[in-house]
Amino acid sequence: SFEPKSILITGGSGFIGSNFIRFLLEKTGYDGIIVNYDLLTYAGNPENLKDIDSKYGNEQYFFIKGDICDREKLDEIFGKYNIDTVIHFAAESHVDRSILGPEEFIRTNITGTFTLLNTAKKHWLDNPQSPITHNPKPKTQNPKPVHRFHHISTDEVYGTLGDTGYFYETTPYDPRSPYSASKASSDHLARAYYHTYGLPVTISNCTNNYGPFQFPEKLIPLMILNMMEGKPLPIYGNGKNIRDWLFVVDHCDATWEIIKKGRLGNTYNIGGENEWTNIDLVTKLCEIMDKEYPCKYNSHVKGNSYKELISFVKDRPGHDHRYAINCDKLKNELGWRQSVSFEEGLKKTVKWYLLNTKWIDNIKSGGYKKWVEQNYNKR
Ligand code: NAD
Ligand code: TDX
Repeated sequence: SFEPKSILITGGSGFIGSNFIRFLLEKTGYDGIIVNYDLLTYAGNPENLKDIDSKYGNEQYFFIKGDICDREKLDEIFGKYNIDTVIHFAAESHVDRSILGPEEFIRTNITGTFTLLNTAKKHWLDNPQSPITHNPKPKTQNPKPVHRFHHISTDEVYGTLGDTGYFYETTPYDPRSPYSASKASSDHLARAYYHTYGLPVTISNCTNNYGPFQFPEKLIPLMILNMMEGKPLPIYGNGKNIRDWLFVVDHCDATWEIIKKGRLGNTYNIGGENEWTNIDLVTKLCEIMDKEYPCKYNSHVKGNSYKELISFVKDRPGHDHRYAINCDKLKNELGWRQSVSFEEGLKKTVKWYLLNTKWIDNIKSGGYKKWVEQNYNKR
């Protein structure tokens, strides 16, 4: 299997990226280096990795603030750290924001991915000393790959499902929001770099993630925070839209399996096999909160159950009805299995937000942004 030694992780200060870095350093025995390259937009929060930075910083873990559209900076990093693996998480990731302002999604998700692919190609393939000789197209799989570009994507590129059926790796793309259209474009570019230039690319398309450190614009943390503050729980439309949910650490584990053992040029779907309508999910979250933090102890709440806060609001434009992934390829080929049940994962997540009020306060007050200005912008 492939053994990375010097990994560039883009978007490592966001939700999934920071969980992945923690997973890699603490759970896998990985002993190479990690360069976390992140622009620290509203979604990138250095506090997500404060403990990791103090434990591994400047030995195994290096943080660099920067934009994936900045080709000079990427060029310098590939050279300086002798990068052999890219794990590309950086993206604008929130559908509602993409509806209000698509431009940043086009820039980061499309131009940024292109810039990163091109930099990897320049360093790994265009260099005359490159060990890869099968440019432009590999005739056979490289028996011992020395580089890897893993692109992280989403099930939303496949479009929307009715009440039956699943997304397979072979399902034609049919994105419907500016976010999913920009992710679909980035997937196409990654695949094109494999077929055209022989760049050693793998791609994964995952369902909805949840867990600690998720920015409270996404459904689950938004609902937990609103319950803590006694605010209405806004359900879009009739609440019957369906999502498939996976605990973030299981996504990290699947990603690492694909990087080590996945076949070049292949796409792997990652799913939770765990479909919920939004209204059933929010009701379940209310029940967990009712146990973990009963309303009678929460001075912001008047009623007896958080369910009383549920409120139906105007639907999201172009709201995809259902996502559901078939992940048999990942299970059969690589032997991956998820390890955290939904019950357990939701409880862990609720408890994490209840305990980490300082993290929440810092997001709300913009406190971490000030910290970023003081600590990173001057570098
Ligand atoms: P996130 O919004 O929490 O984090 C994104 C990170 O990328 C942030 O740290 C941000 O600062 C950084 N970033 C944004 N623009 C950048 C730029 N131009 N240059 C460098 N860094 C930049 O997102 P997330 O939920 O952690 O998602 C990570 C990846 O996983 C994304 O590619 C997303 O499409 C994909 N994905 C997410 C989910 C999900 O449920 N959250 C599901 C499937 C796939
Ligand atoms: O307030 C809300 N009320 C509500 O009903 C919010 C924020 C969401 N919703 C609904 C919309 C969706 O049907 O809940 C569902 C989940 O919404 P989001 O958390 O915004 O996720 P989604 O749109 O499904 O996209 C997510 O999964 C795929 C991630 O944000 C993407 O980055 C990922 O690619």
